[in-house]
Amino acid sequence: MRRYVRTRPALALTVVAAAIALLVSACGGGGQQSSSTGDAAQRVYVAPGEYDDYFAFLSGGHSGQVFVYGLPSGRHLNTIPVFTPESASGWGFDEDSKAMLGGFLWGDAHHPGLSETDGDYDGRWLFINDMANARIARIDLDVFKTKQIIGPLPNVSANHASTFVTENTEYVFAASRFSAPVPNTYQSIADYKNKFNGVIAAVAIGDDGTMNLDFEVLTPPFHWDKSDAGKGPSHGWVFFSCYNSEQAYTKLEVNASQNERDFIAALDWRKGREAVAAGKFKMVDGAKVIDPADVPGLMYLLPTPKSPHGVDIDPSGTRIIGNGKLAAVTVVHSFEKFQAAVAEEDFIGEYGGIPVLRYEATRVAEVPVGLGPLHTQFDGKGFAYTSLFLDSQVAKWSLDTYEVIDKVDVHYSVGHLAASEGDTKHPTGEWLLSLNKISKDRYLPMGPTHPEGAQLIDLTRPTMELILDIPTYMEPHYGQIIKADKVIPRVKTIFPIEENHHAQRVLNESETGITRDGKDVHVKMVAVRTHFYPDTLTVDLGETVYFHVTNVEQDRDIAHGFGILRSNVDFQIEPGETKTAKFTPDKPGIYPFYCSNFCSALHQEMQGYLAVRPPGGR
Ligand code: K7E
Ligand code: CUA
Repeated sequence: MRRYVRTRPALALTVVAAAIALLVSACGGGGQQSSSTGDAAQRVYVAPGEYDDYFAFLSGGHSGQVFVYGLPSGRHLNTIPVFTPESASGWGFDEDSKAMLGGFLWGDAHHPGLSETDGDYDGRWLFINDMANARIARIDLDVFKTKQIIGPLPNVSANHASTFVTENTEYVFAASRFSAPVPNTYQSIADYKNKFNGVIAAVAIGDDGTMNLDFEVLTPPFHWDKSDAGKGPSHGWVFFSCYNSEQAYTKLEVNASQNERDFIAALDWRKGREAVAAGKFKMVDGAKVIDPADVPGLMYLLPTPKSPHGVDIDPSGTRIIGNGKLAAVTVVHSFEKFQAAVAEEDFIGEYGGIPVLRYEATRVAEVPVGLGPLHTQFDGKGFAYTSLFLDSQVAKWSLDTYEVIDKVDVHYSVGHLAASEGDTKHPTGEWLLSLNKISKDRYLPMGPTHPEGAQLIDLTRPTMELILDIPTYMEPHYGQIIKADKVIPRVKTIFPIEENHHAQRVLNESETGITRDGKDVHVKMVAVRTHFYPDTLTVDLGETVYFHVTNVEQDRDIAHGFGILRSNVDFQIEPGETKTAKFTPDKPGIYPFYCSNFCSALHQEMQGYLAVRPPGGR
């Protein structure tokens, strides 16, 4: 049965109308709707004790976290703290994770990017950007923990167009969303056009996942928005969408919406690497910055209507798809035609030494998807799916005929879509998550703010079927969905204690002890069901205590906690881990500490006392 597909009269979108519509976000009206057929529950049902087929990693937006869901059940499995302290796991509470956070208490996590081998997810790492502070984090999927945070990257002024991993995980990129002077010093804002610049940063990824800033590229002061890495024939290139090619600096909703076309930039990162090797860069704030005017062939601009948001490379790597949020069409550029136009120097101008190609020379189709196209995903069967923010719909269209063949209503105001293995060379074509910005009436009312609404769409039927609502915390912008069996074989069930190289590790009670170094007191402590050892100690006011706590358990899921009363010390220590708490009491007295993570029948007894002596010892 084919559902009713909502149609709208073709609107001549004026800039102002579009901007207002975006601001008020046209949601699909009130009233609850359900569009699923009878066996929907069975398709998402995962019996107790059974595993889901997929992991979905959803960004946590300004919560600074990553949410892990199982699909198709939609069960929330875990939250991985990344850019924001979190007390249950103790992220940002022990000395190592505190150091990784670098003093920041928040991040704005937008785009999770799974590591790839030959263009397919390989289950090793998940990268995620912090837009606000221009950072990128790596989560290791053997332990589902944040293991590295790089940044704030010098010269990059907010990092939105990130992380979209290259075909063999050579690079992740960062790009300025809010251009600023490079280096960032005082300039009059009125000198925006001449004194401000964007920067694209190439962060190289080593064999062990370690990220290092390789080089940066200076750009005009556009607002870099989204990116995607080439694959197959377009491997070696990375594509960035931008708005504000007008180079405005105030009232952007009007002033940055003037041009009929902005750009998708294509950057040849191998050429960037060669330029650096040839010494064609300047050091700016510790980064090797390339001026594209000095390196012909490094970068090109493909005109794309209108304030494009998402740029997405199709699974074959032959098409570059731009989603102009103020256009009613999604534009398809051909990579081959782009290369031909470059060879023929079919240019219509340049910005800062970056040639602008002729729109008609690279474009192969304008697909009339509907209003407010933002992002496109793929099913590996020749179809693309574009989110329509203003229409609150998903449009399915053919990569062969460029015809729209199906639409489904979502609730409401969809941002990103995430398809199962959707950013790879081989999407599985089973599931599509619609990551909606507004849920309004979909859940039990809980005050003015509602959960974010993810909705699961079954792609295996002739028409799209929306079959499950999945509420989430704030606020998934994007997600990637990987087959669980790519991850499961890598997952550690414990931290093997023999691989624990923490300098203060202990294996048993006999290795524990208390040592003093000036005003510092180092306590090597063991945590094991069901006690800490040592569990009583006395220090003098003015001393700083470092508790180095090793959980010597080698049993799956037996974690202990370590929390000190009247302090900001609390963390979880997983089997085989050592973590360090730093505590400087500011008053004499008794400070009980305890295991804050339920671990056994005698969990309640797992505690100890720190006595802090006043000056004079009484
Ligand atoms: Cu919200 Cu990719 Cu940051 Cu689009 S982004 S919606
Ligand atoms: Cu150890 Cu609770």
